[in-house]
Amino acid sequence: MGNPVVEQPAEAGVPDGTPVSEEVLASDAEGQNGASNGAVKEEQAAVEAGEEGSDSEEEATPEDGAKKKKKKKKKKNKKKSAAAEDGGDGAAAEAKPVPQLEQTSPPTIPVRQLFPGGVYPEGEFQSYKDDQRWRETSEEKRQLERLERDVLNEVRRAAEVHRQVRRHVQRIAVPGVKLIDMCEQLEESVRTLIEADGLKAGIAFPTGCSLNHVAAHWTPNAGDKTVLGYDDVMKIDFGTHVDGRIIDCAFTVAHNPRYDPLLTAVKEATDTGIRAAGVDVRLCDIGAQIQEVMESHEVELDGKTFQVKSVRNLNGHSISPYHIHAGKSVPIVKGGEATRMEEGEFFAIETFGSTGKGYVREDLEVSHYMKNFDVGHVPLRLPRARQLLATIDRNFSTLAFCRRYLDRLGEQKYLMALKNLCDAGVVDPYPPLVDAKGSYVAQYEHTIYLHPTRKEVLTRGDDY
Ligand SMILES: [Co+2]
Repeated sequence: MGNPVVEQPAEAGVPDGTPVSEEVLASDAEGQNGASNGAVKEEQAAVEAGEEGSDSEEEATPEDGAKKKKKKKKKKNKKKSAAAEDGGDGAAAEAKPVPQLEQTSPPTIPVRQLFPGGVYPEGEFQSYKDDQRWRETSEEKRQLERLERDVLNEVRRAAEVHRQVRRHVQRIAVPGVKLIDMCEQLEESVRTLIEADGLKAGIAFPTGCSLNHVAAHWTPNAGDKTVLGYDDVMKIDFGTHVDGRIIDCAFTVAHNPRYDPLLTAVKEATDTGIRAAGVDVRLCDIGAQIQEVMESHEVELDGKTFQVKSVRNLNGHSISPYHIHAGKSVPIVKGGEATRMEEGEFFAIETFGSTGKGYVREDLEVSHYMKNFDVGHVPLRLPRARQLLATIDRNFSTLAFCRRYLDRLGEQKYLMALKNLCDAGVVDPYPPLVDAKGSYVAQYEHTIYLHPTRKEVLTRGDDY
C-alpha cells in the first residue's frame, strides 16, 4: 500500500493527519477516473539445493538471473566448506517445499492443503553488503534465525497466497473487465487460499487498482462501473496477513506495449531498493539509489519523450503486526532521513514512477479507511458511530478496510457514522493519491524481511 510522506514543504502537501473535510469523506466524485546440529545441516542443505537445483521453482526473474548466479557461486564455496567441517551430509532435508496438489484456476485450494508438510516456500534470499556480510556465518546470528522459523513460515504462507492469487488476477485483468468484479474475485480468492478467520488471517487492506494518473489508494466503491481499457495503466496493490503479519506487494498491468519502458523503470527501481536495503543501511541512501535508477529511464508517448520521475511524496515503509505503516519511511528520492534499517524489521519496498509531476495530491472519492493505531479508547456519544466502531474493531482492528468490506458485512447507511469516527480521530480516511491529469504512474512493491543473517524478499515470484 502506498505511503504518502507526511512532512512536505509548504507546496500543496498531502494533509496527512488533518481533520477530514466533508468534501473528502462524502464527496461523490465522478467515479475514477533450535540449536541442534540437525537444524544447521538443514539450513545448509537448503542453501545447497537452491544453488544446484536449476529447475527449482524459485528461480530469479530473468533480469536478475545473471547477478544472482554470480552471487550464489561465491556463497556456494563458503557453505560447502562449512558443510564439510560438519561432516558434509547436509543433503537430507527437503529444502524446497513443492506443492503436493496443483492449484485450480480460478484458485480454490487453501495454500495449507497444497503443502501438507506445513512448510511453505522461502522467498528470494539476498546477502547483506560488505560490512554486514559477517552475519551469514555468525553462529549467534544463525541461532537467532532458527528461533524465528515458525513465524517466518506463516509469513511465507501469506506470501504464497499473494503469489497464487496474483497469478489468477494477471489472467483476468484484461481490457473490458469491470474493476469491481476483478477486485471481488481477487478478494474471494485471498479469503479462500488463506482460510480467512477473523483477525487471525485474511485480507490485509483494500485491493488497490488505481488507474493512470491515480497512483494509489483507489478501489471501486459499490456501484462503480469502471472498466479496464487497453490504454490504462493499473496498479494492483493487495495484501494478505496471518496473525497480523502483513504481506504488502504490488505490480502494474498495462496492455499497450508503449508503457513497457515505464514499467521496466519502476521494476528496476524497486529491485534497486531491495538490493540496497539491509541492516544498518540509512533510509536516505536507499532513496538516492532508487531515484538514480528510476530517472535514468525515459518513455515515449504520442511522440513526446518523458523522463520517468520518482514520485517524491510516496515511499516504502516498515511493517509491524497489524500496522501497515509502522513508522519508518523508505524514500524513493534523495534527501531523506538518515534513520537506519534494523535487524528483525519487515519493510515494504515500493516505488512509483510517473510521467507527470512526480508528486501526488489527494483527490476523488474516498474508499480506503484505517483505525488510528495509536488512539486509545475514545468515548463516542452517537450510538451509530459506536456500533460501527464495534464492527471495525471486530473485523479489521487496525488493518485498513474499504467501503465494500463494510457493505459485505451487512453495514448500511454508515457514511455519516464513518465521518463521525474520522472527525473524532478514531479512524483516518486515505483518499486516492493522484499526479497530474493525463499522466501515467506505475508501481512495483515487495515485502522483505531483515533476517539476522541475510534479507529475504518474501514476495518474489517468477512474475516479478
Ligand atoms: Co505498501
